[in-house]
Amino acid sequence: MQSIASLNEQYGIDNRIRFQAGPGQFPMAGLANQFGSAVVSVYGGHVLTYQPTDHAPVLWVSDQAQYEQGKAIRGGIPVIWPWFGAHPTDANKPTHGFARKQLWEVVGSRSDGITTAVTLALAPTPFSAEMWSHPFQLELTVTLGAVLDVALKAINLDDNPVTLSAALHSYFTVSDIGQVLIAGLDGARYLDQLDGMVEKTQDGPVMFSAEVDRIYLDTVNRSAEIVDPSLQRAIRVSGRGSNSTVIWNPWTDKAARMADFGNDEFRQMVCVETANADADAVTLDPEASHELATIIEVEPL
Ligand code: TA6
Repeated sequence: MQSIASLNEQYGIDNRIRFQAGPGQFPMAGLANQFGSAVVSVYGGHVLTYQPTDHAPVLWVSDQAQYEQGKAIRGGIPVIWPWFGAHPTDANKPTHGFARKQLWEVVGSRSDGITTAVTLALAPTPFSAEMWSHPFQLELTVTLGAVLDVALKAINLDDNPVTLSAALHSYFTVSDIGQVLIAGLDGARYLDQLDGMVEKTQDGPVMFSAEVDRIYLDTVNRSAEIVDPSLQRAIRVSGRGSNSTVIWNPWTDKAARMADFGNDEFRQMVCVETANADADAVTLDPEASHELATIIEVEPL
């Protein structure tokens, strides 16, 4: 693992990027500029916080979150790769792939008068090789500007094509899940993960009075907007290289079943994920690359 001293020497930028020990003693990069601040953990290549200037924190992290090797951090923006949900053929492999349970390496940083960015990379490890035999390179670039832009670039280093699904599984802070709605998906087809993956059509905004777990398909030209009157803001989530949008709130029963999720915390969060899931999985030819990004923008109401 890269030391804090070496990270600051090689990638620190005065008043813009500084590394320190974060939760679990994993190094984390603190980004700050005139637009706000963000924190990225080396563990999982995981964006933990984002706070635009003059706004409340945007990303949600559970008070019960665990920061331990081999476990996923509950909140922020988990990197879901190279499969979304259950492994396509092997139920013994972890849900949502392995990238979020690995130590990444900082490989770049930059700051100009407009944006500040840090790049982390993940290459195959003995842990990943047990689950995924294909050589790959992953790069995550987090760019702080007027919006937060998080881009995951996957390169297929195998001699054969590979098919993969992925998500930037963002957890957002809301005033109360019963008081918010998600606009922008009206008329979109979705797979209902709570009803046998039956395909349905969204009618109006998404509202919450029970668990919601949906994969919206063909959303490449849509953005989803979390409208939160109590916080007097809307959070617009748009994507690049993303054909799916996943919306999830666990509600009471599923929240109670998760050890790293407080029983009542579901009221203060919602997941809006840019993804390529299920039928939107991506096939990469040898040496080909694909970028999946999420762009997060806060607008006052
Ligand atoms: O993205 C929604 C989802 O697939 C839900 O089904 C729920 O399982 C959530 O991801 C969290 O998954 P995790 O493996 O992080 O507990």
